Amino acid sequence: MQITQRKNALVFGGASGIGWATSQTLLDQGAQVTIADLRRPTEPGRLRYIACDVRDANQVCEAVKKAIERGPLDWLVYSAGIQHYGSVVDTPIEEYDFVQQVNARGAFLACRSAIPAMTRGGAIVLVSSVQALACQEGVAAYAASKGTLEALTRAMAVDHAKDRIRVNAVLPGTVDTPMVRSSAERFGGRDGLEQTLEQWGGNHLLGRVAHASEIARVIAFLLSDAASFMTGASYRVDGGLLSQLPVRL
Ligand code: BMA
Repeated sequence: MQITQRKNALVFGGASGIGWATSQTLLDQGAQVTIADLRRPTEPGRLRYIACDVRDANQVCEAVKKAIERGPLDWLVYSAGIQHYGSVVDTPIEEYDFVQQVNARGAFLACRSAIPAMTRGGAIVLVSSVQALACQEGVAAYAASKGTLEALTRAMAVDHAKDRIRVNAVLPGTVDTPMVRSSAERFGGRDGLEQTLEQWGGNHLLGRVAHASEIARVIAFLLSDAASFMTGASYRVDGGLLSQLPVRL
């Protein structure tokens, strides 16, 4: 009988949204999961949690150390992300730096600490966005940070295939997460939040926003051995959002 090793996973930004849903999916599949996040999850349950500001290289390193207390790391997910609005001209420099630090530089730090800990090989998934490929107005900093994740995914896949580490990215469309809800509140007001989400959902071919678990399942697949020939690529999980040209006959 073949004994399969219990997978050891670390999820940055795992306390809410796509990161939380991914942590739950991985737990359900029998993995050991550590989450690193600024905030403690509301129901930590079976998870191991470490407080971590992804802007701080030492804290990121400590998170990896915590995850490998019981053995090498197999799976890394980077799902920490924030969205600020503005064009290049009206984005304050500090805000641009902040978004880059959380969304992109944090991924670099996480992978930098985690890859040497993946001593039996492994898989990494970075949570990017469709906005890395096509974007709406006023998301200059966010779109740039997500584009960075795309390039980082390829660079790491190239460098670490020899270490038996696969690296992929997912590009979600609009997902029902605290981040997107706070955007919807900003544009639709507290009372119009649900209506705004519904309207944004209508932009997708499937006519709705995604549930975080729908992204999590794809991330779990990309991490798993079922995806053993997949590396260096990005996968849209966007309900068809980018498939449609805004051209009417
Ligand atoms: C996500 C976020 C959402 C947006 C979606 C689709 O990454 O930017 O606010 O609705 O992309 O553009």
